Amino acid sequence: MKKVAVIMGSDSDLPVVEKAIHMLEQLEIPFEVHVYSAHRTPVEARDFTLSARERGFGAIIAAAGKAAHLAGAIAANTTLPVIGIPIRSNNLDGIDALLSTVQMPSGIPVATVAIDGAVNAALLAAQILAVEDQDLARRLQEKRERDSAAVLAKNAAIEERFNH
Ligand code: RP5
Repeated sequence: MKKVAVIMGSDSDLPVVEKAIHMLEQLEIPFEVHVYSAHRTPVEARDFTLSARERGFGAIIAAAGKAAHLAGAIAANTTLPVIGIPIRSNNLDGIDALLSTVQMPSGIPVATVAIDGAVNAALLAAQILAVEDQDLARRLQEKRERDSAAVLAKNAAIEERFNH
């Protein structure tokens, strides 16, 4: 099975990124986690990315805050799908990272999830791998069904409380 690479620009991003890691674990997807920065360790970020396909990765998740160039810099060096997570920081509430991640020039796509949208980043990576993996597709479908059942249970409780 292909692996997912989870890259973050700083270990300060980990509280958000952990939600993606937990979702990958739940879905039984193999992964690696690294701290590489587009600005502070550009050589290491590039070297990792250039060899990612041959080392068995099928998708890369890249999380960064502020002037968040990590996902774009990674995407520039691979044709693997790259999913960007813009990380919220204090001054601009994550709008800075969102725009830096999402506004890629034509030719180098980054699939950008919501600010701090780590769970969806993991799910999107899983859906990409599931194109060629029936077992993973089944696990994703089962999760959808569990999530729907949980919402329907909440609906039943609210209806019971308010609708007479
Ligand atoms: C970005 O700068 C990182 O992804 C992080 O979100 C932000 C701040 O990094 P630290 O100063 O906390 O290391 O590159």
